[in-house]
Formats: sequence, structure tokens, C-alpha cells
Amino acid sequence: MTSKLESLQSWVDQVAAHTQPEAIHWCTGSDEEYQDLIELMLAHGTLTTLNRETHPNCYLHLSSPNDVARVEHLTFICTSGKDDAGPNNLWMEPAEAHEKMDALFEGCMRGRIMYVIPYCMGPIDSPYSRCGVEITDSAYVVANMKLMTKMGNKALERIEREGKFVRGLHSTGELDPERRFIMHFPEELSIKSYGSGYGGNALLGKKCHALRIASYQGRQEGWLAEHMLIVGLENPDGDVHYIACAFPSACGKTNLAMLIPPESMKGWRAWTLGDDIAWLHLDEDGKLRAINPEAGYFGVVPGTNEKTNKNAYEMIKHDAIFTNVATTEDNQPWWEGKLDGTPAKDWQGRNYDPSTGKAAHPNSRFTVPATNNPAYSSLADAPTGVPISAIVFGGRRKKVAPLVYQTKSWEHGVLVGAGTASETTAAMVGEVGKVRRDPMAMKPFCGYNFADYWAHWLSFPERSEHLPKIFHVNWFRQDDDGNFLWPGFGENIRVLEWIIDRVEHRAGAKETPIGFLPHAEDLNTTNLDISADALEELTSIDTAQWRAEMASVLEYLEGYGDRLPEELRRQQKMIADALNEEMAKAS
Ligand code: OXD
Ligand code: MN
Repeated sequence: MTSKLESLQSWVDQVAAHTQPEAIHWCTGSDEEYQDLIELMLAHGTLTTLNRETHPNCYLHLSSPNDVARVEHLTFICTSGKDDAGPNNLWMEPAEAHEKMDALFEGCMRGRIMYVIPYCMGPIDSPYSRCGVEITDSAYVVANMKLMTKMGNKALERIEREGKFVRGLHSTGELDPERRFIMHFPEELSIKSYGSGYGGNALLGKKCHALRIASYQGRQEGWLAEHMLIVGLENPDGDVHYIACAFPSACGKTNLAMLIPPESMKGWRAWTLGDDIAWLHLDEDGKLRAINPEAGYFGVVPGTNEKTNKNAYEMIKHDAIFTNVATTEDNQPWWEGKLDGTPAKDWQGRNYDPSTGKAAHPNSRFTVPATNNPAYSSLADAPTGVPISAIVFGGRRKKVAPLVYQTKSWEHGVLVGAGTASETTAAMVGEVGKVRRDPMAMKPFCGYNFADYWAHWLSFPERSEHLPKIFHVNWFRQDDDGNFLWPGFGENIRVLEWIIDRVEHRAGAKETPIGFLPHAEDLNTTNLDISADALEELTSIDTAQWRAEMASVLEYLEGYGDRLPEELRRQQKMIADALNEEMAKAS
């Protein structure tokens, strides 16, 4: 096959000449093609079939043990000016990065098939969607891209019509961590990724395109590409509010996106629009509208069960690809937190021995089409997306951050987003449990200087008077003995209910220096098993801790130097001054 789009065809020819594949396959996106790829991988041993009775059409892939997560230390933003990448990114000069990558790619597909994957991020007929083409030598990547994006002929037609697409070149190479790089060239709308087969490094439509490149593109074109889930909450009267929430990796985004309200909240329903990424555009009326650029979920498996996330548990029982989970004697997938079964083989295919670690890798994943989800919202495919009522930032904090608070303005919300911090998790290589600032949960994903990104966020009020309200939540507060104070999971809807009621001017709150917090009685706690003390702690702030927090936020922001928008300094100062006043009153 060839493409009638000259720029696409010549790029494919050039890559083929350079990487020397045995054959070239243009992906059509058909179900037969998916099935053929599965058969091919089964024949090569890249995949194995899981129990057909309990898990029809489910397959297991075990990756190389050194290739199980994103590699932020090997991920670069290659803009012509170093400052454009900012202190939040590793930077390499574009010519140097191309040279380095081209040397790695030279001849790397000998004996392999080169797949050309045209894909569309977002509903195929949405003006908010953007397209790309990924060239890869991994059948696993193609199969995952089929589940995660709109890929194949329809995307190719759109690309040929528009003439513009993001170019992503990927090879698993030798899976050698010493020869592994993920390079982004936002000015050229291109990506080169070598040496890893792991989702975030290899499914280039996801983090590389839909966040890093798209955030850069969004700034140029006046929209936002964010690391946010999108959920619709329907109240007993049938009113639906859409909320977009940014949490760092592995903080329960998938769980919140698929939440099932508790028994006591009769008549409430949650609808999933997306679990990881949101693209936010202002419409002609100044309303912020969201689409989910993805068509599937690439979620963390451990911890998923009937209680924590029944929808996810159900949706991964069929038509799913599992990566790095364990298996039971009868070949069902197994992971820590699964309520039944016992592991026979671990995630490296070895007989399970508890002394060698967990049975499933903590960052083991499922890939499924979004339509598998019982709570899938049909509006997930609406070309105009959904209107967003509230934006919620959050992190994993044992202390300091209360359960929920509302910011005083959009600008204050941008400061809160910029100051978001979280304890690190297994989704990235490195130490787990360390607190790090993760602005808007975009630390690993913003394709340009955070200072410019905040300025972009701060420009929205100039363009709209109808922006959503901004909130901050923390499901992970602990008492001094390390017990969680809030039950989380489905009960989180109680917090979202307060958020919606604030948006609708129906709920009470107390004003504090850091924003509006609910009084304990403003939260719906009917039939919730929680002590008055725990609720009190969750809905109050410690002035001394917050003074330290705000000083640390300022110190972090000052790391962005002259490019830091003055407005953020002003917002920080207003809060710091209010906290000082509070302290003075108390003494
Ligand atoms: C993800 C991540 O895989 O954020 O979604 O790491
Ligand atoms: Mn994510």
C-alpha cells in the first residue's frame, strides 16, 4: 500500500530505507488485522492465551524485566532553545538528538516487519481531534494502538484530507536500557522512541503525542492537553455534570473515572468519558469542553477487584491484553489485590515464589477498548465533547492537604495546580513514596517550559467568563498511625457531590486562607462509617503546616526564574499573608 499524501509517503520511504525492514505493513485497523497480529504474536511467544472460559479473547504479554515503566530520565524535549523545554524537562539540542536517534535506528528493523499506523486521537469527526502516524516494528504496539486509538483507514483518510499529522517513529531495538531514549521534537511535531516496548514509551499516541506534543500544540492553538480523567456524574434528577480531574500516575484516576456510587446514594450514576487524558477547548460561548483523545484504557492492574473498581474488574474479563501480571494454575490472570485465586507463575513466567517479590509487577497493566466499560458514556465519542463544570487537582498526600477545597478564582486554581504535590508511585522508574511537586499532574508530560504553560493557563480568563471552578482533593490523608482517614473509592462521590453543589451555589463552605473548605456537615455522610474526629481532621487545615507548604511552593516556583508569571507570585503572596494573619490571631 501507499499513501496519496506525498509528505507521508516520502517519510515512510525514508524510514524504510534507513531502518531496512523485511516488509512494510500499512495498518487498516480492521478486526481481522488485529486477530492476525494476535496469532503472529502467539506463534512467536510474545503473547500467550489466557483461560478462554473465564477470560475470552484475553492475552498475556510478559515484557523484558528491565522494561516495565516510563523512563523519565531517558525522555527528552528537543526544542531549539533550551529555555523552551524548561527546568521541568530534560533537553537535548534537536540536531544532536536526531543524530543520536538516527544512529540507533539505522538498520534496526532488519528481519522485522515495519508497521505504519495512521491514528486519530479523539472522535474521528471532531474538530478537536488530532492525528498522527506511528511507525513501529512491534506487533504488540500495533495491537495496543488498535485498542487505545482510532487507528487505520478512517484515520488515514482524515490525515490525507488535512495533510498534517504527528510523526512517531518507534523501535523496540534491543530493549537495552543503555540504548533507550524517548525524544520529542515539538517544533516539528515528531517523536522518536527507541529501545522500549512499554506502553508510555512505545504507544506513541498516548503520553508522547496526546500529552507532550499536544500540550505544545495546544499552546499554539489556544487549547489545553491535560493529564485528566473525565467523568460525568448523574444525580437522581437525571442532571449530569462533567468533571475533569488531574492526578499523578497511579493515584486512582481509573477508579474515579469508573466509580460506582455506594448503596446509600440511590439514583446517582457515574459515566466514564476518559481515565487519563483530556483535551480542553473553549467553544464559541466560552464554555470549556473536553474530549478524551483515547479510545481505550491502559490501566494499572494491581488493586483492581469487585470492591475497588467493579466496572474495571468486569471490563477486563474479556477482550483485553494483560502485561506483566501473574497467572493461576488454570491460566487466569492474577495480581495482588485480586480477591480470589492464587498465583502459580509470576510476572516473569517463573514458578511463583513469594520470597522473590510480588507475583504481578506493581505497574502491570491492562489494555482494553473503552467500550468494554459498563459505565462507558456514549458522549465519549461526541465530536463536540462535553462541557466541564469543575476541574479538580489532587495528589497523594499523607498530611497537609485536606480532603477537598475550592479555590477562590481561576488564577488561584492555577497556583494550586502548579503547587500540586504527590508521593511517587510504581508507574515511573525510581524511588516510591517520595513527595515531589507534580504541577497539574503534568510533570512528566508537559512538552514545554512549565512557566509558559502556567502563563497559557492564566490566559484563559481573557477569553472566557464561563470557566469551570477549580478544586483540590486528597483521598490519601492518614492519621498518625498510618490509617487512611477517608474510605475513598465509591465514597469519593460524596466529595464530588459537594463540588457540584458548590458549582451550583447549593452547598455551604468555610472560607480559609487556602480556599473554601466544607464544614463537616456540608458533606453528605449519610450511612458513611467515619468518626467525627476523622471528618474534622479531613475538613480543616493546620496553619503552621500550610505556611511551610506555601513557602515550599514559592521556592519550587522560583526555580522557573524570570519566566514565572508574576500572577502566580501574587497569588502565593495573598495566601501566605492570610496564613500569617491567621497565625498572628491565634498567638
Ligand atoms: C499512565 C501514567 O500510564 O500516568 O497513565 O503513567
Ligand atoms: Mn497517566
